[in-house]
Amino acid sequence: MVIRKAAEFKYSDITPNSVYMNRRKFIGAGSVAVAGATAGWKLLDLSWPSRVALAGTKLNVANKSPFSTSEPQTSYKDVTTYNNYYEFGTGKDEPSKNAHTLRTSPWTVSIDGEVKNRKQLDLDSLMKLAPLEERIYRHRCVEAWSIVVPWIGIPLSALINKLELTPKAKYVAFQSLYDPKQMPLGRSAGIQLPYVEGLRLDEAMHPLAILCFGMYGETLPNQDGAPVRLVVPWKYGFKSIKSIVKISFVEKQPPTTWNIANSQEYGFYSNVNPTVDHPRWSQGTERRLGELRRRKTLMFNGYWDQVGQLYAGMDLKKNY
Ligand SMILES: Nc1nc2c(c(=O)[nH]1)N[C@H]1C(S)=C(S)[C@@H](COP(=O)(O)O)O[C@H]1N2
Ligand SMILES: [Mo]
Repeated sequence: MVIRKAAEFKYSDITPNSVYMNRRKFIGAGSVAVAGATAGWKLLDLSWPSRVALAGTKLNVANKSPFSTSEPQTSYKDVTTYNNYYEFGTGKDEPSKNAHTLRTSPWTVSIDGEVKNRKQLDLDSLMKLAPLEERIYRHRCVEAWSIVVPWIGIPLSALINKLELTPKAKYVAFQSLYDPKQMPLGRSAGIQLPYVEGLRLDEAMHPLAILCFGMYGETLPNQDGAPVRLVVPWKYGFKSIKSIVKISFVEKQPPTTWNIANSQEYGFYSNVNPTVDHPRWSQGTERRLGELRRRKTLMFNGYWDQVGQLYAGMDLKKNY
């Protein structure tokens, strides 16, 4: 086993997904660890049968976060084979089969709109804006399944604080990559692409909202939104937009993909709320992947104490 050291790490070292998945099988999900003082490194595993298995790049995580839940984590297998990523197919098992065609390097994110310093940031610069943190969060899909994932990322506020916004910036709009060559199934996704999402500026500044680059100690697999996605744990999963290429600061509430698709069923806010049912199903309970019995869904997915004040005075039934 050859281990390359921290200084040599660049995000562009990202391994193709197929090879990555092979090594996962080899090391198993159990070897995930918080790397303490060591920096990101790369494993070259020569013992994998008949070929060299390059690693998913290990990410260095400085500290345990007080924002993490101590609930049991969902298995790596479930989180990487049961996905919603319509650009790669609408079946839960399709993204894991198809997303290897996503090219995640080189990758740039454009920052534009109501900001004085519009720019293009590459992944390395984005990841260096703040120390990487592990955030073990509950993730609740609007379809009433849930998972617990050890994400790795930086507070979205770390990016926003580095920018000079104009006084008109009231919302943040996000856009995913849409390249039909890499995402041929996007044409039959049944939703308008590119996928777009948005947050109010104060929601985006909340310490729980993160720009996410990895999970389970390593860079994100393509099907989970590589190389950079949003994670907003108090909102339904569809707000956590994957494979982001553009972040815009805007004055008016921006359009969002599922609201465009069906505004009766999916609102802009989409805070997890067990007391506001989806028109076609109850939001009172959920199925946690890997568990047999359904669980009660918690107010704002269990983050009410932290984020409730963002919505003080708002009618949560109207602002669904
Ligand atoms: N670009 C894009 N982002 C997306 C989606 C998508 O289809 N396309 N699906 C959303 C939905 S509905 C959920 S529940 C989460 C799923 O994330 P996961 O597959 O990593 O669990 O991603 C969200 N982000
Ligand atoms: Mo979802």
